[in-house]
Amino acid sequence: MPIAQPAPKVALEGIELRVLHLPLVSPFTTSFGTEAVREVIVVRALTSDADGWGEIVTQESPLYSSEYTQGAWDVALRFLIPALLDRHTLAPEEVASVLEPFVGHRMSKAGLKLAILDASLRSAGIPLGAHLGAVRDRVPSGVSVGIQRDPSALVDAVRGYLDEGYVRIKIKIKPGRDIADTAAVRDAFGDIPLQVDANSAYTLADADTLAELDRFGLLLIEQPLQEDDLVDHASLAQRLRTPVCLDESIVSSKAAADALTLGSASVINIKAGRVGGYLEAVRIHDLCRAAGIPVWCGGMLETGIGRAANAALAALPGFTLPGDVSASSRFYDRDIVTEPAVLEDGHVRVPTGAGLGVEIDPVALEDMTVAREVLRR
Ligand code: OSB
Ligand code: MG
Repeated sequence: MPIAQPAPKVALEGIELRVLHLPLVSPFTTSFGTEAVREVIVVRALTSDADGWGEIVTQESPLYSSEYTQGAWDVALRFLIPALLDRHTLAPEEVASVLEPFVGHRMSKAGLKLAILDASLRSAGIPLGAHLGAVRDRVPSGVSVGIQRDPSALVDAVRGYLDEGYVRIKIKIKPGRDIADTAAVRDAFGDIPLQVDANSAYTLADADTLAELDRFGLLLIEQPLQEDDLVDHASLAQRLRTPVCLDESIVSSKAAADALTLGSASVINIKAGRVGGYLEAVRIHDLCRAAGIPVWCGGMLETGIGRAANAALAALPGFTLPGDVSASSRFYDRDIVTEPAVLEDGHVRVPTGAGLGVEIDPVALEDMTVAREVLRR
């Protein structure tokens, strides 16, 4: 699908980066670790017209992917931002080619791209959703539930989210915390829309265990094997009735095309950070839609900035499964935007204002900032 409403050029005067620490309402545990505070980088693009905001979704440690906060901070300040400031005047769709010579670092690039795109769209009065091709004004909201102390604590946590109205539950699993946890949720809540996420914790040698999940009628199993295991995921998919969905492995539209060719996945989780930006995310959406492969919008515990952008992305027509686009309150008591995303009848609204359609709360931003740097041309 072509970009619906083109974003004009901006004159980039500078870029500000901040490391923020946002306390989580409760610790979040996955197969790769536990976090109690979300460390994230917020980007502000200073242009001759509007300021634009973006978010670099790296975590403190390289456990989900090879990227991590200090690495993203360094590559952005040392290489990416200077290359952008050198160009000065550029259209949002040209940012990718300026950053292209630098290998990898997709989350860092995605955050910078979003800030420039937001500045451009705000100056032109175009909402991000309209720019990307959104066809809905709200999106169904799923929730990602971390590993709890034991299966009964998991049931309690899931009950709370169902009571709030979340329309789909995803539980995190790891070896030893898979079958019993899933069984406990199925036993307690019956036929709810349920899926599991392994965050790469298994190998093909675990195929028999993973096949036991087939009896639970899950929507999908997300990323059971390693990021670079496209062939093993294809073998596993042959042995499971549960649809295999890829997250970590899908680092670009090329990786998505390869995964579909190999039969590594029948569903794809799209995260703009992981794939290097919202425009690349739309490309993956387009190719999956053409191939009849359902996609859904993943999350990285975004602040109100990334959360607004994810709602816009998830409103594209190929996003036919509920995403991890939950209310801000799922993770935070206090967000950095003035109107954090809320759950209404199991849905999150797509902002309608220009750009991201959310405003930054300067006091909250300042309170949570632990490091700040500005580069100007
Ligand atoms: O694998 O989807 C994941 C959070 C951090 C890193 C990886 C993942 C997650 C989540 C949370 O599952 C998704 C969310 O932001 O709600
Ligand atoms: Mg995942």
